[in-house]
Amino acid sequence: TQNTVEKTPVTLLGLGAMGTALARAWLAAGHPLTVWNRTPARAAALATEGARVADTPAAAVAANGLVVVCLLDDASVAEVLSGTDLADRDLVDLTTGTPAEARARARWVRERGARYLDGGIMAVPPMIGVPQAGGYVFYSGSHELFERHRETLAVPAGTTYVGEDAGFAALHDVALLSAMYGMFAGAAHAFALIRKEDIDPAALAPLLADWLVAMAPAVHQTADRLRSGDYTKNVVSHLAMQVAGTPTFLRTAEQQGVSPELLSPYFELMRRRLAEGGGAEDLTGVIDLLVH
Ligand code: FVH
Repeated sequence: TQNTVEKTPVTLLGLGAMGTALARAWLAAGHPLTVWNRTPARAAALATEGARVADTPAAAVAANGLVVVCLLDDASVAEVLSGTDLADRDLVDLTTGTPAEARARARWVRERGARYLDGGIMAVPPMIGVPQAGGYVFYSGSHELFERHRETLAVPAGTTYVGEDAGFAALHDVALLSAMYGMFAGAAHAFALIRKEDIDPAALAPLLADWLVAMAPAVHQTADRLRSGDYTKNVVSHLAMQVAGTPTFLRTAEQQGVSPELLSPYFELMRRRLAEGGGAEDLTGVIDLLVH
């Protein structure tokens, strides 16, 4: 039966909000779990739920072949792992960092005789261990390691492997989160426009959400254009027309007493692309202006 199947033992370093959620998911699925946290009090509740608490990172790493780290940043990972013996360990780093940090950490870990997989978590703690919440983790680095631990890694959240380059998980993570911040910025401007009017923000919210969902598939067209290099084929809303419309947005902001500082940088890029002759394109050409 399910209960008699041996589950891979896991060591987890870091019991912040995310680490604690990961720990609970593995415990609930029956994985033997050894944990360590700088502030020991954070491990107390998990101990009563079945986790073994190690006194030091070195003891935690020595306990199991699969070692997962989920700490604040790459500097804390370096600090915590520095006194441990990583020889022959499978290290999975779920700490958020840059692609360059992940690549450097992969080299650092391999030099110490361990295998490395980097992870970028696309979820918040309440989504962990809740498959229907849709959270998942990007993984990159050793594919062999990913395959070996695929089942265990899939316990807290879905898994999406994005390549042998250890930096790719972080890159995908930051790319998606950057798009999210762009969306939040647009929504913030929209709410600011109605802030002083007799319009209920709760009435605007569903309109905003539906509009953003309706516009989101445009990213597929952008990808097609980037692949083909043709930014003008079947364009519905030309850049020239869109740039001509930007003063309306800026005047509306001014009339509503709203700063244009979130919109202006994007409009400026649109104007530059138009000036360079991109009037018949859609907005794809703006991407090329961003890349140095
Ligand atoms: N929470 C979230 O919404 C996001 C969702 C997406 C992924 N992120 C990333 O996950 C990493 C961990 O985040 P977290 O939510 O667990 O963060 P905290 O609750 O702040 O816990 C931080 C843990 O790191 C330990 N720590 C910090 N500095 C050190 C250090 N120098 N040496 C040893 N440990 C350190 C801290 O220990 P303590 O304060 O309890 O002693 C916590 O265990 C992170 O990369 C997010 O970007 C989360």
